[in-house]
Amino acid sequence: MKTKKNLLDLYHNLLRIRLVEEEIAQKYKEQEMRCPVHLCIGQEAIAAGISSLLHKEDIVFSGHRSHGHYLGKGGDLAKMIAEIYGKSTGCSLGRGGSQHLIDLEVNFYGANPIVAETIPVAVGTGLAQIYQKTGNIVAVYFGDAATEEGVTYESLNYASLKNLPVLFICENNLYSISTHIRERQPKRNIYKIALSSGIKAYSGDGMDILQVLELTKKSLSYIRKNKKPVFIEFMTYRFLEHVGPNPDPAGSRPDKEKNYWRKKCPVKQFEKYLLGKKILNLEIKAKIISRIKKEIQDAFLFAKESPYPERNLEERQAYA
Ligand SMILES: Cc1ncc(C[n+]2csc(CCOP(=O)(O)OP(=O)(O)O)c2C)c(N)n1
Ligand SMILES: [Mg+2]
Repeated sequence: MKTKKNLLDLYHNLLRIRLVEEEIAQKYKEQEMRCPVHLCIGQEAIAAGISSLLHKEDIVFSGHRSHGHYLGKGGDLAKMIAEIYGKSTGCSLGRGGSQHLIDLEVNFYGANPIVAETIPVAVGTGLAQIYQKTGNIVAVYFGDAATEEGVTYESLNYASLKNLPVLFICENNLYSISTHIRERQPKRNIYKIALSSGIKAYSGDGMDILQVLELTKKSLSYIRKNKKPVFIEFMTYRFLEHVGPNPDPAGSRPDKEKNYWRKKCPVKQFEKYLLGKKILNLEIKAKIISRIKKEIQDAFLFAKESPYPERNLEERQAYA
């Protein structure tokens, strides 16, 4: 499974998410993207790793920090950038923006910024897979703060009770906006919440893509074989502010903590691994970067040149 080609594809997909996010951050200052953006720089290994093991038919849901999840699932980069620019060629026809990506062509059933909102929808979609006998898995990504919402507990309970094929993925980056988890929850591991609902659950290092692969592989085969849900908590960290293209406002998170996590950068870690195994070298790296940069350039051009959506009559009346 871990062939040289697979590993290089994985590196490409991981780096692609990073470079796309960096370009969004760079261009955001031009003020042509008018919706808020929650960038996932630092957290990319989870999206890249999990996506590489999901089948095309499997279904994904996400929340407000969804660019990596969308791209990982095979979402079209140009359509995503156009969506963030509010253009009619966007994956949500320019009416959703960064936090409402949806693309049925790749079974990305949707991202929504209401914390925990897509969790029960994913569970319902899991139930539909049973009724329709599709054999597909539904994967839902959410942050640590989603485990402070009542509906998450109801959803875990129901998924467990009905043996639904759902992969719950908690990206625990320690923060809900600027509040650390120790000020919001009792001292415990989040994955244990799922255990208490009778759901198989793991916790792992979300900065290490190899660990993401290992836990995901185990979880997906468990779901497919046993027809039961699995919950994975991945420890991770975002490198920029909660929302927007900048580093954190001074003092909002401790420097010591930020430096600790920066050293665990998932891109650098995986690069080091591949270089050490002589799977990657500087020449291949340069080629991958230039291929991604060309794709990004084309996507931004496409977005900028695309038209805004038309306002139809009903909309005009609503605005009147
Ligand atoms: C129900 C609800 N309450 C509050 C908010 C405001 N809000 C937006 S993002 C966010 C923090 C989410 O933290 P987490 O789920 O851990 O994801 P992260 O931003 O860390 O990736 C909050 C409280 C919201 N969108 N929805
Ligand atoms: Mg969080």
